[in-house]
Amino acid sequence: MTAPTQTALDVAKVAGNIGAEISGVDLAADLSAGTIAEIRAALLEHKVVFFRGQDLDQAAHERFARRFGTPTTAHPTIPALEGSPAVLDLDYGRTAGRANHWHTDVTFVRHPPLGSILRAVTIPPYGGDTVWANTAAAYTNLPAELRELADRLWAVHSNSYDYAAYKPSDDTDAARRQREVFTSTAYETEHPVVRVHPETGERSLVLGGFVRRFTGWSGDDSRDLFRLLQSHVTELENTVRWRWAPGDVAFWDNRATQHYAVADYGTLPRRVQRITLAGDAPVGVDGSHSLSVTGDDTAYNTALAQPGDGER
Ligand SMILES: O=C(O)CCC(=O)C(=O)O
Ligand SMILES: [Fe+2]
Repeated sequence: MTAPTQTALDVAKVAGNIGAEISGVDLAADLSAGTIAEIRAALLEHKVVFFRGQDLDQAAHERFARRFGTPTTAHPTIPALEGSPAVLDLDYGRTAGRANHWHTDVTFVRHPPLGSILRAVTIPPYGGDTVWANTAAAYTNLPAELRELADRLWAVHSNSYDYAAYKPSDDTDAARRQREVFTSTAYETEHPVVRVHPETGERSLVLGGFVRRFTGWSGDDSRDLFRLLQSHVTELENTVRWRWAPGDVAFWDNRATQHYAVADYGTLPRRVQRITLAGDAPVGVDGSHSLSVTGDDTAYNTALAQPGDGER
């Protein structure tokens, strides 16, 4: 056996408050435990890390992902790429709806992902950037009184169609078909609006596009407060925007970010593939855990588990 590759990582911030590019590492190589630990530390600090010019196929993508944890199945309701049960194939306009809304991935289940590793396959000549926002900084920067309110608040998250977020493009046949698949199993979960990160101890806001209302609040009041809190997440100073090239890889901490895929490339082809890592149930500031209302996420989180996941 050849010795694992030892690399000196170069980590350079891309924006002031979130995001760093890591260079000097080949993600397809047999990376040392030390290199994996450095990447994990950079992920926790910067919330999303980017790697340019990688040459991953689906198998190498999955091998890299398993160094950090257990891949979920592709999605709780969307089928996987054929032959790759961990891969969510986001081939926009063909197999996937556009993700041009702010969200944290899969918050409608009780154990939302730890993170996701997204690989650029086909990128349009212009447009199609992805933007990430730092939900820990958003919490820290709230006025103290709002932070105290958020600390005690819970929200209901669901994968049901959100009529309040309606866009005219939702009316196409393709969008309707994708929605049918997306909502084929109903999930509803109550999460604390502020979670304590299991690795860093940082507090962050758990909001995004799957929130339907705050527990015990009316729809109108929920909408107003949601807009106020969410506007702090998406402040431009709190974001990083990535201009993709084919071969790029983005790895985000789904416990401390939201993201938005900018849909400004018309009908040009754009294809990215995601492998997602299973996460914990969020824990609020008082120590209580998220509660499932509808839908069981056990198979989503454990069906692809293998001995040694996250230990190498
Ligand atoms: O297409 C993208 O850039 C991101 C899509 C998305 O929301 C995701 O991969 O979770
Ligand atoms: Fe997403």
